[in-house]
Amino acid sequence: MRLSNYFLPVLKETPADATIASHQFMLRAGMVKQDSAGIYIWLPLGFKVLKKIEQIVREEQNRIGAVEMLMPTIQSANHWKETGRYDAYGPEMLRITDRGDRELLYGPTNEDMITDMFRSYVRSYKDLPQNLYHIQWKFRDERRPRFGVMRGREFLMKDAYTFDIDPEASRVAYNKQFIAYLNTFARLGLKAVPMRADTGPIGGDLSHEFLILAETGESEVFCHKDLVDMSAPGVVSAADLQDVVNTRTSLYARTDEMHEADEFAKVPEDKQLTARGIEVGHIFYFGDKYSKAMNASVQGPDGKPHNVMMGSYGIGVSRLVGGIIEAGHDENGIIWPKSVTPFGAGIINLKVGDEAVDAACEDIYNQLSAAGIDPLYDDKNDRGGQKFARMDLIGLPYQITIGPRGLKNGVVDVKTRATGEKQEMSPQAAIAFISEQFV
Ligand code: 5CA
Repeated sequence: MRLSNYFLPVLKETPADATIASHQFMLRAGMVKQDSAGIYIWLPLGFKVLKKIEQIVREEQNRIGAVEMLMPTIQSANHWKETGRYDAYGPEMLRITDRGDRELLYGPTNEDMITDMFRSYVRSYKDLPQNLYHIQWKFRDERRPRFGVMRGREFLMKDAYTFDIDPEASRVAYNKQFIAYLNTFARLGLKAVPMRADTGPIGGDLSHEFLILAETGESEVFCHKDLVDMSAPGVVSAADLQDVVNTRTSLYARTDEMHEADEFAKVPEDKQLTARGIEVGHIFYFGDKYSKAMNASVQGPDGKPHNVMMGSYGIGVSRLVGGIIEAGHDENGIIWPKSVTPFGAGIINLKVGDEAVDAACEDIYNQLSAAGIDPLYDDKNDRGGQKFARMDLIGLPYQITIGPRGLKNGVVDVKTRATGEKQEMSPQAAIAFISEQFV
């Protein structure tokens, strides 16, 4: 992408209402624009990151056999009346009336709708298990939308739903999602810690939240230090599933809502970690809470009807954009992990209009594009200082700077954003160096 052909409205000043780094940088880097409280326009740069995160979430869901679908944002109130949640959800739910006075709502989640969908097709245990997900916008009329996309009113969620014949099978489904979450967050460059959680308005008796540790997190967390540094499990066989989950769930990890000081005190003192965290995912096992209310049963091997056992599994896809920035930035701007960076590398032309510099930049741009790096070429006629500041702000992992002086000696500058390290090398070596980083 050529910057002259892109839409990147960067801001010099930090907007006064943005108090945390991710919110400030997302506004300044031209990733989002607030349209009204908690509702954002995703500008091209932000949209690109959002889509990359979405794709990693999708791949890890597919890997555990979850099947993608798409449910609408607007739901009929009828499903919610059947489960009793129409009243229970309260003022967080955005209620809508259509021209025929029918009650609709903008979905804050989809348990009720998918249980209705499920019962109209599935009749036998032979058609189980089922594990379905979608990635769709939600609306929750939060009392205090804040921190930009971290606590929005409209936000993008991956929500999966599992259907099984009995609690044991449902536990397997829960464990698979648990593993998928660890792998997903690791690919996003995050250390997410699973913590025992309260189930809130979703209901049920088994639940884990996944939190990334950050000073600006909304939750206070208490956990065993070893959990933070455990590496992602990767592919886990059916035989090892429960063990791998157990290693993570046997160590103490709770948010303030579930915290028990005397239990935490049993953790060796040098392993006790008290910190703040951002909830990026939440999984629930709630058995027959919805299937019973909606009479969603299948015929079991015994010939009798059984209410299906269910779980639901959410990831805050749009919140993750902010969460990843909280975990990776410095005073100059964002530092993207390679897996979700909007562009692989930036190319800075220090003298637009100089024939030799223009030609070298074009050549590097074409070669990096052909190598699949998806570079952003700053071909605008701005001052060098402005170009460097803008490139640091938007946080691409690598920058190549090409100027007339270096070029005379046959070299360009390559900067690694995360470390600030700069190296001079030939244009060809620069292309090879950057390409190697993405294999
Ligand atoms: N139905 C269940 C699981 S599918 C559910 O709705 N769970 S949830 O309420 O915990 O939401 C799932 C995830 O969405 C959260 O972990 C969080 O990362 C994200 N999320 C929730 N509320 C917001 C919000 N207001 N803004 C941004 N992300 C949010």
